[in-house]
Amino acid sequence: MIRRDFLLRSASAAAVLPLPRAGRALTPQFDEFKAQVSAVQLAPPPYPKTEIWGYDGMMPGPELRIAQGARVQRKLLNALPQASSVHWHGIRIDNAMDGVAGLTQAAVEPGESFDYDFVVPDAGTYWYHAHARSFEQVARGLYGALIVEEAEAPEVDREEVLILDDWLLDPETAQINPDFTSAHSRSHAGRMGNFVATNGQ
Ligand SMILES: [Cu+2]
Repeated sequence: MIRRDFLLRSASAAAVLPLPRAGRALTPQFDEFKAQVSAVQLAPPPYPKTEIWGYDGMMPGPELRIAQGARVQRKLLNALPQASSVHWHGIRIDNAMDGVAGLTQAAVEPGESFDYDFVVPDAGTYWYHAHARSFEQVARGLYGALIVEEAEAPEVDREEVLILDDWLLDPETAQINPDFTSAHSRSHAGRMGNFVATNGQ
């Protein structure tokens, strides 16, 4: 049994048997991810790589694909220079797992971890993102797609997950503008960028 077969069967056989999807394996139920500083080729060459903050060093973070009604257990390891937390945007969830630092949980300090554990009751397209200093941490790349699959998938020819983001980059160095002090940007959990990327490209 190859690993992907095992994951599909253990996560929810009922969710994937009716309509196999090309290469769309469900996410393991138990896993961990690390929020960390990384570098990605955001602006095209010859621009250098851009330093970002990402889950598992990726931007966007790993795409999570969960069967409706399944339980998600995911440990956040914080390797960032700031305290952080993960908010599961739009998921009907216990407050204790909602990941809003300072409101539903204490922010996870650098070097510490937090175990998220919840069930996803509704099918749909969601996202997860940092929810501590969101105006900075989301703008640095801490987010990813969260797809909750219904048992009977609609018949489609093709499925693509696209995440759009606008980045405020230094036009000379392609590095993220580090000034996050604007009150307008803070109150809107972000700022207008000068470089638009789809799935980090
Ligand atoms: Cu949100």
